[in-house]
Amino acid sequence: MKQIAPSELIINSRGAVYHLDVRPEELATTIITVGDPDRVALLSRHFDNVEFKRQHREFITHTGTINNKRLSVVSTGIGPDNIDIVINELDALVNIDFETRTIKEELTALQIMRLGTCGSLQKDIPVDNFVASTHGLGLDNLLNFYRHEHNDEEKLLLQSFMTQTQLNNSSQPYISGASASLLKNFVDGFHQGITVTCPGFYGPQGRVLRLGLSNPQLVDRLTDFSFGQHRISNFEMETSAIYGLGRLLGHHCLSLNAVVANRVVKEFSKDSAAAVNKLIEKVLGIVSTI
Ligand code: R1P
Ligand code: URA
Repeated sequence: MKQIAPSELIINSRGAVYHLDVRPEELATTIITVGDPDRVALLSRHFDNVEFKRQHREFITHTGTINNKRLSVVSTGIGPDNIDIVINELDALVNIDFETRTIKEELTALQIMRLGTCGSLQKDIPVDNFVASTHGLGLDNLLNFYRHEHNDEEKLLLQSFMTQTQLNNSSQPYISGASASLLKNFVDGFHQGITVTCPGFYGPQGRVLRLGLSNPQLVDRLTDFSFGQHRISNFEMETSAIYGLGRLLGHHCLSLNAVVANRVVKEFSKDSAAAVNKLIEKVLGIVSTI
């Protein structure tokens, strides 16, 4: 069996994976990822017990139980580049034997749920509402570094996306769906739609401060996009990378976001912390029963 070299899978002196600083036994198979490191404690304060806490750089991990369900909460920081690190290291923790440095014969499928914040692209998805992403559509290019294929429907959707948005000078977009088995638990109280993941918060999400944009119509074109019954509900900076890598690695992924900005009516939440706390309580209530 082929050994993975120390330069490729970096394991520290604690026997933990390089960036997350987590050992295999310290991770639960149900994981909630959050962008903001401070959000980890906001979730783990609801645990019945916390068995493990660790921080390395922006990656904080708390593992514990809630209603007898073992759960890890992991902060990713911002952006798809961080998601490349987090998803690969989470997968390595369950699917690579750290002693032999070989891929295990029996693979484990993780449940990975993102709990984040986003900007709404639809007037009827106001601030402080919640969105469950049916798909992650990436403008961030991450998945293009991995061998991947789209099915026929995805190819047609992406073709239509390129035509409708005229995003000719940006990278090759990619798309992956949510885990249907997870998504079905998050219907009541959630809007659904395609989430576009951007490689930035300002220009890549059509915000103008001092610089002009190469595609000034971006927000309007995303809002107006339609393909069959699909429309784009929101954008943020991680979902497509989680869905894309998660699908390639065989994990079940879902992204759930509180709307803090509405880009159509140009409004920002008056209390985004309260919206995030409400989402945390709602998501933990559901996760602890599935
Ligand atoms: C930008 O402010 C950040 O907020 C959103 C975006 O995806 C990006 O990470 O998510 P989080 O609140 O989870 O960080
Ligand atoms: N996060 C984003 O990425 N964009 C927004 O508009 C709000 C939160």
